[in-house]
Amino acid sequence: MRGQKATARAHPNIALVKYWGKRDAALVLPHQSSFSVTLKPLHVTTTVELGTGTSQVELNGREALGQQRERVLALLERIAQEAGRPLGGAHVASAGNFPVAAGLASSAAGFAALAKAGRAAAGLGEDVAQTSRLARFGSGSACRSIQGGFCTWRRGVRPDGEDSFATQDFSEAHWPELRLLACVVSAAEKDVPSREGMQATVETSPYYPAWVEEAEAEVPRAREAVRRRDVTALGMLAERNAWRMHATALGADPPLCYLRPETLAVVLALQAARAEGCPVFFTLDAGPNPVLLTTVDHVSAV
Ligand code: 2P0
Repeated sequence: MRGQKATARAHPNIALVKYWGKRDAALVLPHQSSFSVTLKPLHVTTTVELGTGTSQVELNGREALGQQRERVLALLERIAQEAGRPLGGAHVASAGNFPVAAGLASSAAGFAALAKAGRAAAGLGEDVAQTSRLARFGSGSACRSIQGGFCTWRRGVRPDGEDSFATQDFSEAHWPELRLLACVVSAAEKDVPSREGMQATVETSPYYPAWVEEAEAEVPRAREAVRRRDVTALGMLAERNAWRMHATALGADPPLCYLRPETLAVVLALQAARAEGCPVFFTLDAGPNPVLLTTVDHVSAV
């Protein structure tokens, strides 16, 4: 059989308009669209071999067990179905060039690389939309890591999710001066994983409908700021969106607080730097570690 083994690479992405909450948990369909930038220097490389009889999943040199292993094999099962063949066991080996605990969306890069390598190993042709849809099943944010540059994940409206996938708006060549800096204030594993946190927010936060409406409206504005290469417009928008995501999570019952004192210390330091004319902004995922946005000229000052 053709293409039993393949290797692929994908990069993590950081959402500037966040995805927070599913309208369909089984199909991983979001309530709102999101917009992200891909972090090119960081990558995950994954090799998939199909038809191996028994299955083995190795992530960063360690055997994955439990839910992690199940999510990987479930994705490969979908690929096998699409290819019209039995899975027949799979060997997966995946490794990244950055620390998993840095809060840099390693699952997005991991499932994106898995979807690419799995499809190639199954002999399926290149199809970025279909690969994005597939990666979405592994982790929603992974659908934004199939292509580089700046991508929009449109929420879609169809119950079967066929119109819910990400496409590239601009390649990285559009804005070579933009820089993102990971600011690690804590490498500890978070208490409430994103998947559970967003579900609890959907179910219990009274602010959730306002979040959905606002985030959806911010996506075209974010694209426009990138089109103009306007770091201040994009940075202010990213901060506003991150605060609103955290505000809706804080409104959950029980409240979800992903921030730490050090997170706020960084935020205040950025405000002080801005007051002195340095264009630096932050975004914040479901964790305490800000990711800073600036341009190449200001990296050393930041
Ligand atoms: C994002 N996050 O847009 C948002 C911002 C975290 C905060 O996507 O349940 O691991 O696997 O679809 O993709 C993290 O959630 O969640 C995430 P699942 P995922 O990047």
